[in-house]
Amino acid sequence: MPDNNTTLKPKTIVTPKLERPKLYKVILVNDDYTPRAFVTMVLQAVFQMSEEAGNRVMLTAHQLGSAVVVVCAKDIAETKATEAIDLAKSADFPLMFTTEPEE
Ligand code: TYC
Repeated sequence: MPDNNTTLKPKTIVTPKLERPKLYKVILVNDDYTPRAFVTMVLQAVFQMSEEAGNRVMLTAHQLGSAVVVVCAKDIAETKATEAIDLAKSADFPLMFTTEPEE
């Protein structure tokens, strides 16, 4: 005979909290030596920016000391930053890009 007095406890539904992977900023750093046109060209070549967008980001770094170029996954941010630095190195300019996690 079924036991009607059994208390049924609601099953706890466990929803695993998946952490969203952190996004990283690629930051363009100003210097006194790299020509403005070269900085804009690197931004166009490596980050697929239009000339206008590249120029705007270059001017922001020129005036404020640094500028965020793009926010993306860590590996992409690091690859792009390295690619951009290597382009500058091959032209003997000290142009620098850094990456850092987004807040
Ligand atoms: N400050 C450089 C100049 O006057 C141009 C420049 C802009 C260099 C932005 C780096 O991230 C940079 N020639």
